[in-house]
Amino acid sequence: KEAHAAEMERSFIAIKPDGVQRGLIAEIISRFERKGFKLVAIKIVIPSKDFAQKHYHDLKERPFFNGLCDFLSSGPVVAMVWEGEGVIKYGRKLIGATDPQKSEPGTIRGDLAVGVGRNIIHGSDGPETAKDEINLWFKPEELTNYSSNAEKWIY
Ligand code: 3AN
Repeated sequence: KEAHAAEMERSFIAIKPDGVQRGLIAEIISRFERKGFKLVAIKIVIPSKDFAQKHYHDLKERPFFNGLCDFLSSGPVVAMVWEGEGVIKYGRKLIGATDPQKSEPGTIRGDLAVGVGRNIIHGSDGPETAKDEINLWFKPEELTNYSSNAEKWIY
């Protein structure tokens, strides 16, 4: 089956400041890469608190909202867009449950995190949030379109 990059699903994935500080960037990227997903955008940024509030606007009524936004803006974040069939849903699977105490071993949070407030990675939870988050974090010209030779062995 031929893969058409233009039709491929995309998800916004971010390594949060704890993941960066703990030296887990390569480990996390490697799990998405080995699965067969394609990295189409990446940058490292320290988000402002205002920006963090925009990113987490859905959670603004939650008691942990303020602390969560302080945390996200406390240091460098690796912002990425990953592409591939089912990347939104399967990306969440690779990441594991929100609370690392409940994430299965074999998932990123299950293997690498312990506390819910320090769960090292964010991944879009649906097609609409994926679009919104990609648009929030990236300019259109920062998103690449390319085909890789591996694709015919993946799809
Ligand atoms: P997920 O990141 O798995 O999509 P959400 O969207 O429910 O989970 O929560 C967003 C972030 O809010 C989580 N990644 C986590 O860092 C933080 N969070 C969620 N629940 C709590 C909590 N009970 N206490 C502190 N932080 C929380």
